[in-house]
Amino acid sequence: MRIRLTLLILWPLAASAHIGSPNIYYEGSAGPYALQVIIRPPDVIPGRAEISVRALDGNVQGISVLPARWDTGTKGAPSPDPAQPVRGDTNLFTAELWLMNSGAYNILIRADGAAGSGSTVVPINSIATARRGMPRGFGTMLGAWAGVLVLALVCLVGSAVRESVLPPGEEPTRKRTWLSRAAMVVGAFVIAAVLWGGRAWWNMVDRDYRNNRLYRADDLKATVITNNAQLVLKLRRSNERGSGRSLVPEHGKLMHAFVVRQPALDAFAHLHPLRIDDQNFETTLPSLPAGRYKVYADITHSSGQTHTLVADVVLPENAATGFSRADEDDSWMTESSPARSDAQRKTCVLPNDFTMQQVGIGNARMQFKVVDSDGKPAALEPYMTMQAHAVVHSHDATVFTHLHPFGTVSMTSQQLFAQRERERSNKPFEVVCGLPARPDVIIFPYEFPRPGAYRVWVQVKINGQVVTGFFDHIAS
Ligand SMILES: [Cu+2]
Repeated sequence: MRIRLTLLILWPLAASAHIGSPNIYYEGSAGPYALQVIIRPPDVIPGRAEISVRALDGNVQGISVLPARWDTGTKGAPSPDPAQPVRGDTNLFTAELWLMNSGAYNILIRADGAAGSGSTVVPINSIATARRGMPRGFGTMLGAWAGVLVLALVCLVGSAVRESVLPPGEEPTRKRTWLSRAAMVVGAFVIAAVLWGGRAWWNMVDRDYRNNRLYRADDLKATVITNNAQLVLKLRRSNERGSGRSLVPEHGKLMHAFVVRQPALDAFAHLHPLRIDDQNFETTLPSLPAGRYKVYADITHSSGQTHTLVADVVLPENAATGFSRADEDDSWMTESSPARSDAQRKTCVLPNDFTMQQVGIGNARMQFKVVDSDGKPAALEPYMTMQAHAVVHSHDATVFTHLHPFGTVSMTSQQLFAQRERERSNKPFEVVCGLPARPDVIIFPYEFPRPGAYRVWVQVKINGQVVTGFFDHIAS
């Protein structure tokens, strides 16, 4: 009797609020200290999140970390874990935390040092994104051992019936021998039935994990219609997997949709579809070249959990005679200049003689500069309350991330948590998002998740107009 063991692969699925880029990057102040936080969440739940905290101004003596669920907060949480200083680096601390449930979590980070103590909160999605398999060799070995055990058990039944009541030295009768063979057959059937039942039970557990506990974003369907000589993008999300929680705005919008032409990534729009109801959203489309596009829609649930929904859509030749901007913060660009041959594109010419430059990628940061024709830093106005917005998209469309100078987290979910903490404890609880912006450089805390070719769009506002620079980067 052979045992079939279920296979074997690590199965990475569509990841969290960002696609293919599960790590969380955050820079912000904890009281008097500037911290850079990187969280590597587990891919199965319960699982351990790895947290590393770097003190950017180097006068922190101790860091402690604490996971808090969105609904229970620090009330249901254990006591904070001290993070360990990393040997050879006086400003770096690491810790591991167990995430026990799926859903929105917040990691409270407390820094202590000569200037007193301060704390901050980094929201994360606690989601299972992988299905762990058994290595093939290990499965084969266990299967072989199980086969031996089953065989031994059948023989044991046979010998028990044949010889257990036999006085020493006597031969079993013919009848007893036949009886024992019959018992072995019956025994084999019983064992087979038990194994079959076990297999059915295991498949049930596995099915439940895949259907109910493994994270999958809601499906999104995108269609384009023509209405009053304008192209309208209609988005419909199924929320049968969603918890039915209501949506909360992120920088004042319930949905941020990024429309990116595939596979050249040469047309890009950042739109804010209007909510019709919880399932349906729509927006007018600016003039984009015809072709195949991906739509990435970022939404935030009231729990603080963020989601990126993805849809494919084909845009027709734009016969629209006019375009009235549906939302004043909508912006888009098409790449009109011919693609340059160098793979690493580091400067981008913007309207009105401004230039955007990529001035450094490394140390978990991407840095950019916007200068005018004299090389002086441009005066950047807040675009949706932010100094800048960035979108990272891999050329093979397996990675999509939308981030800001404070990092890849949702500011809304951070502030919601702080607000709930105030209500729960009746004590002041303030979290300052990010670090004070520097006028000369735009810093995004981020690392490319794997080697490959990426395009990065950076959006800023100058003289009341949103401008978008784009860069190509080969990560190794
Ligand atoms: Cu943004």
